[in-house]
Amino acid sequence: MKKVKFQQHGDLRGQLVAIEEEIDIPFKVKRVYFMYDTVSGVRRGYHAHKNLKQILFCVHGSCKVLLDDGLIKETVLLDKPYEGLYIENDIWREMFDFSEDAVLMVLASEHYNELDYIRDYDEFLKYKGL
Ligand code: T46
Repeated sequence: MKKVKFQQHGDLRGQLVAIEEEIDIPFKVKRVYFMYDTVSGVRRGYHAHKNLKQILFCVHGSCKVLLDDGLIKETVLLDKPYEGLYIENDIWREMFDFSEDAVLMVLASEHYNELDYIRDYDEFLKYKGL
């Protein structure tokens, strides 16, 4: 996991951030999805991915992401539209503390595939050999 700061192209009109696949991010983007109108107090995620790599951006508002590799847990705050959180495969994630106005946008390396999800924590630890 790493937080990546993207360049802001600001001028008197405001800000613009550009993201180019295989240049700014280390994979081809096969899918984009975003979540909004997240209900207060809700926690999402609770899974890991076998192959999928993603970059998460809170393009509006804020939220927190818990990342867990099976040994170390880390919580990251996303509250800047120009900061992305790169999450490799094999990492358990939970998203929480969404602000009312939060828009969480995700760039993903693969098409949607339910078979890529590990949704049970014990199964995740087993998959990691822990
Ligand atoms: C992840 C975190 C950050 C689709 O039909 N296509 C899609 O591309 C996605 C992502 C979801 N869906 C459907 C499947 C479910 O019926 O949308 C519904 C909600 O998905 P899910 O419960 O998996 O959402 P989250 O917020 O728990 O997790 C999502 C991504 O699924 C996951 O890959 O890493 O955001």
